[in-house]
Order: sequence, then C-alpha cells, then structure tokens
Amino acid sequence: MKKRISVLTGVLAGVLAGAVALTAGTAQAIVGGSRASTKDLPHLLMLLDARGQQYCAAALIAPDAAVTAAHCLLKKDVSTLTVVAGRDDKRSTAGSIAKIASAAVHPDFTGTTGGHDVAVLHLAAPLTGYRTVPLARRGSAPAPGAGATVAGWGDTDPGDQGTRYLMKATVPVVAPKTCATWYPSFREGLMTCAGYEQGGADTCKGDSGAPLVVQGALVGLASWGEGCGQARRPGVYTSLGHPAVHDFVTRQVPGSR
Ligand code: 4AZ
Repeated sequence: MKKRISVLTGVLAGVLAGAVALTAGTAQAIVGGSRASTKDLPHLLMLLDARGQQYCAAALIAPDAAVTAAHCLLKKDVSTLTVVAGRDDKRSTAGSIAKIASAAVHPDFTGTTGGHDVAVLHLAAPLTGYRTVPLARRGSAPAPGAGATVAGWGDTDPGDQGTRYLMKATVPVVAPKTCATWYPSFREGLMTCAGYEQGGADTCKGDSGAPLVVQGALVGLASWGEGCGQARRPGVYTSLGHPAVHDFVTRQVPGSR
C-alpha cells in the first residue's frame, strides 16, 4: 500500500495535483481493507435503493430499528428502501431483508459537513437472529489512537463500482484538534474522525452510514471526507456518543442505549 503510493507519486512527480488524486486511487477496498463477514459483524446492514442496489450501510440498534447517515435518505422515497442483514455478497440473496416503515432524520441535519448526519430507520418487521450493536455511552468520545473497525460495500478505488463483497478496515481515531487542522468544517464533538495520517485505510463512496465500532460500541456512522484514503484526509463520522446525536437516537428507539 505505502509502496504503491510512493511508486505512483514518484512516477508522477511534478504533476502534484494529479499525483494527489491518483494516490487516492491506489487505495484498496473500503480502501486499505480486507474481506469480512457479517457473521462477525451481525449488526451491519446493507441499505438498498428502490432498484435493490446497495448504496449505503446501516447498523442494527434494536431488532426493528437501525441507524444510518441522514444524507443516505436525501432525495429518496423511504418506502422504497430496504435493509438487508447477513449478506456479505451483493450478488447473493443470503440473509434477511426488511422494509422500512418510517425514518426520522435528525432535526438539525442540513448537510454532511454541518453535522447531525444521522437518521433512524424504523423497520416494518424485526430482523431476528442478528445482533444489535450498543450505542457509545452518552457524552463519551473514543480515545485518540483507539483502533476502530469500519466495514461496508463501497468503492475500493474512488470511482469504481464498489466491491461485490463486504470489506472491513481498522483505523485509528484521530484527536479532534488534529482533525480540525486538516478539515476546516470539522466540528469537534459532533464528528469523529478516523484514519492514518499517511492515509490508506478509509471509507469511500457507498460506505456512508457504515458503523464505526470501538470496543464493541457504536461510536460513529460514516458521513464524509475529502476523497478516500488520502494523507491527512481521514474519514469523518457522526459521533453517536455526542448528546445531541445520542438523545435523538434513544428518543426514537427507547430500547437502545
Ligand atoms: C461517500 O461519498 C463517501 N473517505 C463516504 C466517506 C468518505 C468519502 C466519501 C470518506 O459516501
């Protein structure tokens, strides 16, 4: 991974802007990830559009409720969306599918970089036989440097078709002050950022809504970022531990915690 980057940047030395764009393109799966199974991530859901195509991810927080990124619901008729549990391969029919009865978008959501990029999906029927993921404690924030796991079916290279199979990556939580220096629109507290300073592992297009898990707790949902896997451009996640986010979710889903 690092080697491929240095080779590419070497070849393209002198075409700086182009080199930056292309180094992101060398990143692999979810970007810098490896194959994973929903058997090990039983809370992880695919979010499918009206045509049955995976376009976002979600996390099961109660048998009949999931959380995803609010921006995954923009310009969507919620009644046409479905979630799928227990399916690793986008082309298979494994697992269980559930229709969405209704959805609630955080009232303060205005766009990804404004924060509050969270929505609750109320399922038409419970997904039984899968595990829910507990929310991070209200008011908590993951420790900088903590290993966070993220998984999804999004692009393995920016602009590709996404991956057929589920991919996962482990990324370190970035100190909020550091992330604020890398992204002017980063909002400390409301957002959590995770990734290596040198880039590599990251979420990408199609991974939005993907759960970021630290020590078994849901600390974030993939929200935004500049490119995928670039140096000093980590993935930005909606902070589930932030009171404004946590309270919204627990009011929608009293059974979650
Ligand atoms: C997206 O378009 C997207 N690297 C999600 C996450 C990131 C970039 C893009 C962060 O869904």
